[in-house]
Amino acid sequence: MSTQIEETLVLVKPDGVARNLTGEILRRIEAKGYSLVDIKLIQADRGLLAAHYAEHEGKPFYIPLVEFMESGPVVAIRVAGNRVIEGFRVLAGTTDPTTAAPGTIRGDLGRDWGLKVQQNLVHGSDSPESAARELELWFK
Ligand code: RTP
Ligand code: MG
Repeated sequence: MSTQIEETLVLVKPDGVARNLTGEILRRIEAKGYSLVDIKLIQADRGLLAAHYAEHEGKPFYIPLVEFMESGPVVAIRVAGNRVIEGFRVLAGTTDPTTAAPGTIRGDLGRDWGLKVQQNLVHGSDSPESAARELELWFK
């Protein structure tokens, strides 16, 4: 498969920042061979989160998700690498940390005791269109 350099938006969610896992998550991103292009600690406001999660508006988990995401600072990272959009999603593991595969960020670092499903440590853009839209929102 030919090389395809992309950029994606990774967020270390408030649970990851509060649990001091930012360094461990960055370590895994760098160990995979991806590059950090830009990074910042940010307290997201309701407007940014509403834009970021527009596709989920109206779903049952939308309000708890937005309230969780504004409960503390997040680390936003512009990450570059070969097929990094899909690759980071694999590195993160599936949405629910309880069943995410060992070896993934969510599978290794997610807690399955007292965990709310939205507390899954990281976000990664899910397509080239999402990546472009989300990078513009968080790094404009
Ligand atoms: P993300 O967008 O954060 O990378 O996660 P994802 O693609 O794996 O999951 P998505 O379907 O986009 O959902 C966004 C976030 O909403 C929370 N969620 N809660 N059933 C539920 O209660 C539920 N489903 C999703 C999670 O925080 C998920 O990451
Ligand atoms: Mg998603």
